[in-house]
Amino acid sequence: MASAAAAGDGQFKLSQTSVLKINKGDITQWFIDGSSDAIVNPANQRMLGGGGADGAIHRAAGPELREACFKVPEVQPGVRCPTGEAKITPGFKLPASHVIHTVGPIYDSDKDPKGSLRNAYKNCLTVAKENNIKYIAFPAISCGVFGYPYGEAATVALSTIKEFANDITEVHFVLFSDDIYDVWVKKAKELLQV
Ligand code: AR6
Repeated sequence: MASAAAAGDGQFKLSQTSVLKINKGDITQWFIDGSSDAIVNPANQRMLGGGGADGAIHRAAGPELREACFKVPEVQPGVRCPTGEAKITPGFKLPASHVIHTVGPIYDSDKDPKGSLRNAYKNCLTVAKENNIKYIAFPAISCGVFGYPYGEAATVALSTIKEFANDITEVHFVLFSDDIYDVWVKKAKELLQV
């Protein structure tokens, strides 16, 4: 019998054609079909790897990912992906077929962290649609090294995805920590339909 409880704590409706699933886990392991799926990498502007999820994604994808990132043209010295923008590469050794690299705001130094975080989610979804991605998995962009408060980040993330997910069949969050997972589910219950 279908019910909100049977659907699980972390499943929400975004539109008639699109669902949101919130899960705990390691985003490097995530995939749906290995052909129209993408994980989002919370990268930095250089796009050549780093710590946190970015480091884990590069390790799991293998050195070809760094080579593909290196080929993304610089728009300024040292900047391949400005804050709030998104660039796509193959996933190489990852189970997911694609990686969408985005750069979230550094909470304490960005002039408009909310606008920049919104742009990051929005542009990931735009790039996904342009590349016929049907399944996409996000981490909690900017909620690690970049210091964004979880509750505020969840509001921006979920409201932006609700607004722009239309042609994506499934949007997933794959969250590393219990506390971020709990904040995301609580906020989704406030903002989205179960
Ligand atoms: N799967 C899912 N989530 C993860 C994983 C994983 N394997 N590993 C970490 N997280 P962060 P940011 C969570 O720091 O704040 C890098 O150095 C983590 O617990 O990865 O956007 C980049 O190169 C946190 O909740 O990204 C940039 O310089 C969330 O992912 C900078 O960090 C995001 O944390 C980007 O900082």
